[in-house]
Amino acid sequence: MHLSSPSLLLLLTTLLHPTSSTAALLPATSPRDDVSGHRRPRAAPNSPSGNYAPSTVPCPSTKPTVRPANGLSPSETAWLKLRRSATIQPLKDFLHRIAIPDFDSDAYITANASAQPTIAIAISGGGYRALMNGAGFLAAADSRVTNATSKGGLGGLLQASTYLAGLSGGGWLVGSIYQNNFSSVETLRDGSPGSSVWQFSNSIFQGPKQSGFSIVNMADYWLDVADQVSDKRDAGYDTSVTDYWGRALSYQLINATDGGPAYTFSSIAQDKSFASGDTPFPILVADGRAPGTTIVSLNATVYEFNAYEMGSFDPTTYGFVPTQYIASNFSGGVIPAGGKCVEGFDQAGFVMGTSSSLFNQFLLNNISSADSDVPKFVVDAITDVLEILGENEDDIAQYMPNPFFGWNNASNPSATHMELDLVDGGEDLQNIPLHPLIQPMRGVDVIFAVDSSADTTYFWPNGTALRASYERSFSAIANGTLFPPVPDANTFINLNLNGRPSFFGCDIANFTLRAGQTAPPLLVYIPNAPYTAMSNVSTFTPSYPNAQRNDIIRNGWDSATQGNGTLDAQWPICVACAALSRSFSRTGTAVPKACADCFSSYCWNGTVDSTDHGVFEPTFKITNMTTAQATSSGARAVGGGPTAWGMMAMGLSALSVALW
Ligand SMILES: *[C@@H]1O[C@H](CO)[C@@H](O)[C@H](O)[C@H]1NC(C)=O
Ligand SMILES: *[C@@H]1O[C@H](CO)[C@@H](O)[C@H](O)[C@H]1NC(C)=O
Ligand SMILES: *[C@@H]1O[C@H](CO)[C@@H](O)[C@H](O)[C@H]1NC(C)=O
Ligand SMILES: *[C@@H]1O[C@H](CO)[C@@H](O)[C@H](O)[C@H]1NC(C)=O
Ligand SMILES: *[C@@H]1O[C@H](CO)[C@@H](O)[C@H](O)[C@H]1NC(C)=O
Ligand SMILES: *[C@@H]1O[C@H](CO)[C@@H](O)[C@H](O)[C@H]1NC(C)=O
Ligand SMILES: *[C@@H]1O[C@H](CO)[C@@H](O)[C@H](O)[C@H]1NC(C)=O
Ligand SMILES: *[C@@H]1O[C@H](CO)[C@@H](O)[C@H](O)[C@H]1NC(C)=O
Ligand SMILES: *[C@@H]1O[C@H](CO)[C@@H](O)[C@H](O)[C@H]1NC(C)=O
Ligand SMILES: *[C@@H]1O[C@H](CO)[C@@H](O)[C@H](O)[C@H]1NC(C)=O
Ligand SMILES: *[C@@H]1O[C@H](CO)[C@@H](O)[C@H](O)[C@H]1NC(C)=O
Ligand SMILES: CC(=O)N[C@H]1CO[C@H](CO)[C@@H](O)[C@@H]1O
Repeated sequence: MHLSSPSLLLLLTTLLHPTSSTAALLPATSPRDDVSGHRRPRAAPNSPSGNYAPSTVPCPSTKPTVRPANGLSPSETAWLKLRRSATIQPLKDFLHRIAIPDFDSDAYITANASAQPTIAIAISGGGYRALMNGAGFLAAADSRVTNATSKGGLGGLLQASTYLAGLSGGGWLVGSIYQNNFSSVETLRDGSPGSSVWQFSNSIFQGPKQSGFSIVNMADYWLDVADQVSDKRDAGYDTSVTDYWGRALSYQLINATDGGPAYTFSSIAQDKSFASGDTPFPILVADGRAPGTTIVSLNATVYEFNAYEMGSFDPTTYGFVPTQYIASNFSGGVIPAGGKCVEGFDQAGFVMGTSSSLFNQFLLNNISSADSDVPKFVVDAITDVLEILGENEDDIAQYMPNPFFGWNNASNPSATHMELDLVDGGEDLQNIPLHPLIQPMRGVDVIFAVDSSADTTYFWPNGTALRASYERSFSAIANGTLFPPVPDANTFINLNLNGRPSFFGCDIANFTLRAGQTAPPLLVYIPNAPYTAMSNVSTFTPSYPNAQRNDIIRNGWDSATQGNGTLDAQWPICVACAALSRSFSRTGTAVPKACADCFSSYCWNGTVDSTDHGVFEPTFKITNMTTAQATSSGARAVGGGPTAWGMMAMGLSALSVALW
C-alpha cells in the first residue's frame, strides 16, 4: 500500500539525521518485564522494539484470543476486587470530611457491603480546553493536591473512584496522568526542569523550546517525529496522519525523552499502583468507521482502550482483544497455528492520537504555515499519506491487521476488512466518554461528567454530547444500555443546566426496567462555564501561556467546587449525596434530608423550556481572577467569538466544529 514517497522520506531522514536512524537499529535499551520478572514502577517504555515500531514476538504459551463482550475481562474483574477494598478508606475519609448532616457515613459504609458506590469520572473532548478544564476537576477531586481537602474541596473523590475515562482532549489528560505514574495535575502543571511535559506555551507545531530531559535536541523535533513514524512503517505497518499527530502530542504529554516512543498503553497494567488497585481504571474511547462511511451516534461502534483490552461492547463488533497484542494476526478471534504475536502497536501516543484523530486536520492545516518549524520534507511526507488515503480519510487511525478480522461476521461492519479504521471518539457527537461507564456489567452508580464541548457560538457546551448518548440508548446498537433523559439545547440554556452542575436520572422510578435490569448511573453533569476565567478558548489555539493554562485549570477547579463552596456552601454535600444516591436505593436506606434538598436543587425534574434563547454569552459566576495577558492567538474568549482562524482556515465542516 505504500508508495515510493515514504521510502524517499526514509532515505532523506537517514541522510539528514543519521544518529537517530542508527539508534533505531540498536537493541532495546529497556529489557522487557517478563525477562527480569520485575514489575515496572510506572507506565513503561516496554515496546520490544525499544522504539515506536511494533515488533513480532513469540506468543505466550497461552496465545491471546479475541473474547466475546459478554462480561468484563477476568483481569478487570480481579482488579476490581483490589480496587474495591482500596477505595473503602478514601471513600470513608471523603464522606467523613464532607459530613452529610444527620447521617453517619462511617457506619453506613461499614454496615453493608453493597453500600459502597462505584464512582466514575468522564472527561470530554475539546482539545487543550478540555484537558485544562478537566484537569481542574481532577485536581479538586485529588486528595494529594494542595488545598483539595480544605473546606469546600472535593479532595478524595478521585481516590474513591473506580473508573476514569477520557476522550480526545480528555484522553490527553487521562493518558498523560497514567503515562506519568499517576502524577497529580499539580505535579504535571508545575513541571520540572528539563521536562516539556504540559508546557503548552510551546506550540505543538514548533516543539519544545529548550533541550533537556524531555528532548535531547530541539532542532530535531520534527525530524525525530518523522523518524519514529518511519520506524513503524519500516517494520511493515501502515501509518497515517494519526501517527505524526500522536508523536507530536507525546512530547507534551509523556515525561520521557522524545515523547517516550517505546511507551505502550498496556504497560499501565504493569504500573505498581494501578496493579495493586491504588488508582482508578483508565479508559480511552474511539469510534469505528468503515472506509467511505459516515457515522452518527446511532450507528457508530464505540471502541474502548483499557490497560488490559481494546474492543467494543456494542452488538456489532462485540469483542475484546488484549491491548498488548492488538496488531497480531487474529483471524476469527484466534492467531492461526504458526502465527506470530505482535507487541508494541498500542503505543501510548498512538492510542491518545487515535482518540483525538480529528486533530489530524489541525496538524495538516498548520504544518506548512509560516510560523511552523516543520521541515518541508516532513510536511511532504505527512501530506503524502493523504494522497494514499484520500482527503476524507485524513482523520483515521489505521489498525492493521484488524484484530476483529473474521470476528462476528454477521454483525461486525469491519469483519471483512484487513484494516480496522478508528477515529476520534467525539465524531459520533458523544463527546463525553460515557459509553464504557453505562455498560451494565460495570455497575457504575454515578458518573461525574465534565463537559468542555464547544457547542454554542462562543464554545460553551449545551448538552449535545448527552443528547447523542441519550438518543443512542433507543437504537438497537444500545444493546441493553440505558441513559438518563436529557432535554433539548435551549432548555439546557434556559434552565441554566449548562451554567452550573446538574444531575440527570435522579429518580430510578422513572426508568422502565426489564427483569434483572438495573437503572443507569446517576449523571452529574459539570459543564465548562466561566467562574473565574473565560475558559471557552478556541479548540484551535496551538499554545497557551502558562498563566492562562493555570487560570483555566483553576476555573475548572472552581467549577468542580463551586468556588470552594462560595456559590453554594452545600455543594460538597450534594456531591457526596450524588455519590451515594444509587447506594441508598440499593440498600433501602432513607435519603437524608440534606440529600433530598440537594436533589431538589440540582436534579433536572423534567421541566422543558425550549424557547430560543439567542446567543449564549455567560458572564463570570464569581469574578474575573484572570492573571494571563490575553494572547493574540485567538485564545481570548467572549468577544473573540468563533472568528478563530481555525475554522475558516481549516475548512472544517459544521459537523466537526460542533464536536469540539
Ligand atoms: C491554599 O489555601 C490557602 C487559604 O485559602 C491560600 O492562602 C493558599 O494560597 C492556597 N494554596 C494554593 C496552592 O492554592
Ligand atoms: C510512582 O509514584 C509512587 C507513588 O507516588 C512512588 O512511590 C514511586 O516512586 C513513583 N515511581 C516513579 C518511577 O516515579
Ligand atoms: C519527569 O521525569 C523526571 C525523570 O524521571 C523526573 O525527575 C521529573 O520529576 C518528572 N517531572 C514531572 C513533572 O513529572
Ligand atoms: C450511519 O448513519 C448515517 C446517517 O443515517 C449514514 O449516512 C451512514 O451510512 C451510516 N453508517 C453506517 C456504517 O451504517
Ligand atoms: C500477518 O499476516 C501477514 C499477511 O499474511 C503477513 O505478511 C505477516 O507476516 C503476518 N504477521 C505475523 C506477525 O504473523
Ligand atoms: C447546541 O449545540 C449544537 C452543536 O453541538 C448546535 O448545533 C446548536 O445550534 C446548539 N444549540 C443551541 C441552542 O445552543
Ligand atoms: C478555591 O481554592 C483554590 C485552591 O486553593 C484556589 O486556587 C481558588 O482560587 C479558590 N477559588 C476561589 C473562588 O476563591
Ligand atoms: C444491605 O443491602 C441489601 C441490598 O444489597 C439490602 O437488601 C439490605 O437490606 C441491606 N442491609 C442493611 C442492614 O441495610
Ligand atoms: C422543576 O424545575 C423548575 C426549574 O428548573 C422549577 O421552576 C419547578 O418548580 C420544578 N418543579 C417541581 C415540581 O419541582
Ligand atoms: C422521565 O422519563 C420520561 C420518559 O423517558 C422523560 O420524558 C422525563 O423527562 C423523565 N423525567 C425525568 C425527571 O428525568
Ligand atoms: C479579565 O481580566 C484580565 C486581566 O485583567 C483581562 O485581561 C481580561 O480582559 C478580563 N476578561 C474579561 C472577559 O473581562
Ligand atoms: C442485553 C443485550 O441485549 N445483550 C445483547 C448484546 O449483543 C449481543 C451480541 O449481539 C447479544 O448476544 C446480547 O444478548
